[in-house]
Amino acid sequence: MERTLILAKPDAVQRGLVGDIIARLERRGLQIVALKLMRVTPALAHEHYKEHQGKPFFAGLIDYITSCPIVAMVVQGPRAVDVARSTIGATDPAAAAPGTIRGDLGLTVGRNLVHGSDSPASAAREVALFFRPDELLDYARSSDTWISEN
Ligand code: IDP
Ligand code: MG
Repeated sequence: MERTLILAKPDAVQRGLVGDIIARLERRGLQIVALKLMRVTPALAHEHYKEHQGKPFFAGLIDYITSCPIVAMVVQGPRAVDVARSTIGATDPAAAAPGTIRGDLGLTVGRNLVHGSDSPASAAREVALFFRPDELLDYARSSDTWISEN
């Protein structure tokens, strides 16, 4: 069982695609354990994306992620990090496979709709940036989505 941070980025919120994005992750079988609409401050943006500091797109990325509220969530499930990233699709929506969020809903890398943590270690770091421990609510699932996992 893993947890991962998902952000519906400002373009997803502005385009009214939050519900579609959440629905895709839920239908995949991932379980929401935290969810909120929030603004990303410049300080949080810099911390979240610090691995990209110094890259040519960094300033634009900070402007983008702070430009409008986002919807932040934590989802969990078996191999949630990789499962979420495969549902999200490749970083550049133009290259993302149809059927993925970016491949179906996006067109350019600078407006690629969603963030998903890239490893369990990144997920732990990023979840802690966006949520307090008491905001993560664990509860039993009524479906047997995970029971068939061997
Ligand atoms: P990821 O979101 O698929 O993990 P990263 O390489 O970690 O992709 O890049 C973080 C974010 O930075 C991307 O989701 C995208 O918003 C932005 N980004 C990455 N590469 C470019 C680029 O070449 N131009 C503009 N924005 C970029
Ligand atoms: Mg990344």
